[in-house]
Amino acid sequence: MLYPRESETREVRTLDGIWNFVRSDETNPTQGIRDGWFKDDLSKSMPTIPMPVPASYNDITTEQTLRDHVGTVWYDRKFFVPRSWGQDQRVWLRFGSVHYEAFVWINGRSAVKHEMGHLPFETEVTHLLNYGAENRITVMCDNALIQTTVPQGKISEVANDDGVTIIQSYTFDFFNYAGIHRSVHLYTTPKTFIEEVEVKTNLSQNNSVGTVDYSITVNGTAANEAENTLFARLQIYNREGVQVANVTSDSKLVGSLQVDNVKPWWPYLMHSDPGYLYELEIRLYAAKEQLLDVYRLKVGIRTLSWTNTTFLINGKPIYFRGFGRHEDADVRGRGLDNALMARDFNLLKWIGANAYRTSHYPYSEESMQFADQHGIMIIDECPSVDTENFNQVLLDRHKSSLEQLVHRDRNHPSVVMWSIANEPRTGQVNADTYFQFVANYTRSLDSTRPITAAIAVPSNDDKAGRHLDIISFNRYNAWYSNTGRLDMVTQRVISEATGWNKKYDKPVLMSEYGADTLEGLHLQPAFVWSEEFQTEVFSRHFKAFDALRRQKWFIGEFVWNFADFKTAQTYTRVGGNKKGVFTRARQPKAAAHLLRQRYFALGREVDQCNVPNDLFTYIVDVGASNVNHDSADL
Ligand code: GCB
Repeated sequence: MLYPRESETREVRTLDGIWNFVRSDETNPTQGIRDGWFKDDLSKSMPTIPMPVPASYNDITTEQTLRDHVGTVWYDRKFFVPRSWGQDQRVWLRFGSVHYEAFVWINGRSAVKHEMGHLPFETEVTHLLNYGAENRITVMCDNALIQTTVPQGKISEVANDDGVTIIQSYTFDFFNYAGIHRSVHLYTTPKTFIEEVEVKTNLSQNNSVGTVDYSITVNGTAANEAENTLFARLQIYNREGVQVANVTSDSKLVGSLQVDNVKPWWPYLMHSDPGYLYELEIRLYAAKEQLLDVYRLKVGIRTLSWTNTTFLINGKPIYFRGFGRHEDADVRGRGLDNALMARDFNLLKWIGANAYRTSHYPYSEESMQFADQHGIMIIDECPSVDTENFNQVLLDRHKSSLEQLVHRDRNHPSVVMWSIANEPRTGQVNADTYFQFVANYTRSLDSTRPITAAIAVPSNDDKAGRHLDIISFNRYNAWYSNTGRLDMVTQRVISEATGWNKKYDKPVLMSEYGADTLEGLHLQPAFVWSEEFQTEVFSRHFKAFDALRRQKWFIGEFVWNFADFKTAQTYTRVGGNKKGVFTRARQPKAAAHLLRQRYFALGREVDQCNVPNDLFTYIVDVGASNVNHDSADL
């Protein structure tokens, strides 16, 4: 599914802003459907409150009932469609994501339904709109998670002081934020238009020539009626706007472009000019050079390859220095926020990270574009967390989440790996065939990227790793196991990583480690929850990673987590999960400075990058002293 972009043949407008909002009665979630709330303004059926889009609705008001609401909520708003849109073109409605299930009406008529948060969906609304007039869009959103949703949850009825109440429970460790989380777009296309573009890139042996293989899918009557007369002209422009390649396709709309003296896409700190993007311009023509549609796509030219010991980009081994993250912030929850996104990328670059995992669901398309531009590598994770009770319905939905994810993200150079699950219960017998299906299905969608999953069961019990290309493991030494024991980290990390490698003979990375840390809590000697403890836990892991790095198969370290984030209420969480290296307000904790020194030191050692001038704070000019001190002087 292509991201909506303006061009000489397309217009885009957003429906972001303040919508009207109604929370349904939890005990009567289908009332709005039965009473036809979508047939007229919501305010005619129920009192509404203003609700920002995009945003999670949970933390916008001061009401506990809305924060913890289970079931359906309703949104609506009015908008105008210009008269000009009614002529000779088509109009599409596109949601960046609605969590978890969405039902959409335009002017009271059903437009689209979609299940699965964090993934875009769209539908044609040409026939549903009033042109040169006002229109109404109504959305019903349901956040209920059950055993066959991705991710899974449980709904139960529990007695409370007023009778019974509905409880949503889930085992995953992040708040089940809900609502219209990303932008809503209306956009036009010509009657026959470019519907899908897939690009695959490659580099010659010495990285001097790049190839861009493309395949275009067209939608529209011209495509059906006069199939053989359609063709495309494709041009590639460099950053300066100079054309560096062009080709004219035949009617199959599949082919290849060659870029000489190519500038490959490199990750941040692996090259002095990371994140180099070309622009691919696609012009679709009908017979007699009639221009039908124009779409432009950013393309990074790079190649990935992997063996049982290494993972290479453009022929160079990768050592990942990264994070697990969340799309999470106060007030807006998981809602797209450009200011926050830009801040996060500035922090990633400040700290010298070259990668992150989109734990535990697909992140916004806008953030994927940012990652392309900044050269941040992404392990792209589908929304399957703590997967258990494997069954066919779940398998189908799990596969669907990957199908939607791969279609959305396959053209991003930043995406270097697919993660098919986080902490699935892979000790269960059924996990073997279940993950065989999921992994093989993902491979059938994209064979150019390796597949991983973040696993937490001990390697001896695991039944999924043999279906993966790269093993990722999560472990909390000195936190969940042997709490407080800093002397029980290093050797355990080394032996666990080694165990995984021995069992599967594949590259291994540590996808999660860390310690909850209350900002401003200082305790010396280090004690759990203090800034000193987080710093020490990191340092003990660094020692293990350095020992492991000597084994070529250990390919990366990912701290849990980039920033503090909200979770469900439990007695193990003080205002949420505090394992962030940054606070929820995106300010560094003490460990951030240590991590920065490590990530840049690794960058210098592994990728010969330059380090920033302020990496080490000035302490003393040792060379200026001609007195030799030893420890006895202290
Ligand atoms: C994990 C999970 C992550 C949690 C983390 C923790 O293993 O993958 O979602 O937030 O542990 O802090 O408990």
